[in-house]
Amino acid sequence: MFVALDYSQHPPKEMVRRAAQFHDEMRRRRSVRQFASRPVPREVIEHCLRAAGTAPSGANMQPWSFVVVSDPALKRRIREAAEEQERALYERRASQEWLDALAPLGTDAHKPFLEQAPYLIVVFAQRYGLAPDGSKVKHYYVTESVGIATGMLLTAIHHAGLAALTYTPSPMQFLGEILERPPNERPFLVLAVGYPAEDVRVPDIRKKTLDEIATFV
Ligand code: IYR
Repeated sequence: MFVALDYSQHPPKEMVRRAAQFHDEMRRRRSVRQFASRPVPREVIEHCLRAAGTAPSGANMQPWSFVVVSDPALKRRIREAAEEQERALYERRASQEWLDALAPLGTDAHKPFLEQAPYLIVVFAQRYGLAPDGSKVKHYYVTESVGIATGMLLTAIHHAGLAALTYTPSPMQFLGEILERPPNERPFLVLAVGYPAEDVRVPDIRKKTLDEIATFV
């Protein structure tokens, strides 16, 4: 079945203004690693998740699950498991090249934000779906789909006025275990979400320019 597209067109000048204004909003988004403990209304997170859920996906299978963790005991378990992996990474597994690449970010194996942030949104990718009768449903372009939805979630969180960190411990199967996820789901990424800690400082890093990232042919 097809329905009419719900579409609003803007005159070219207005489009340019809107696009520029959106860029101006997006360029203020920064990864934040220290959060205030101040609570965040759950309704904001719910709207952001609904926005993420509008993402396009392969054959519209919507192969994502978002687990919103606010329970302090669960956050602590996630932090403990993550820090164990991070210690192995920083002390043994990471190459010197990787450690050098991370140096400007000032990261180390300590992940207090996993307890400080009022919400951890753990994004899971469904490698396949499960029909009500338990049979497997094929999912398509899962990584691309979940990546797009996660980008939209991050954008929605920023637009709402909250800060976030995209966090990918490696390996991260402990997330599925702690959160008791079904076998068709693999952890994709963690978003720590909240208000930034007061007077938080962020690394002085630059984004590539348009000329560096885009070619018009
Ligand atoms: N997961 C580690 C290391 C790390 C890796 C990348 I790639 C980053 O952009 C940042 C950190 C950590 O969170 O410290």
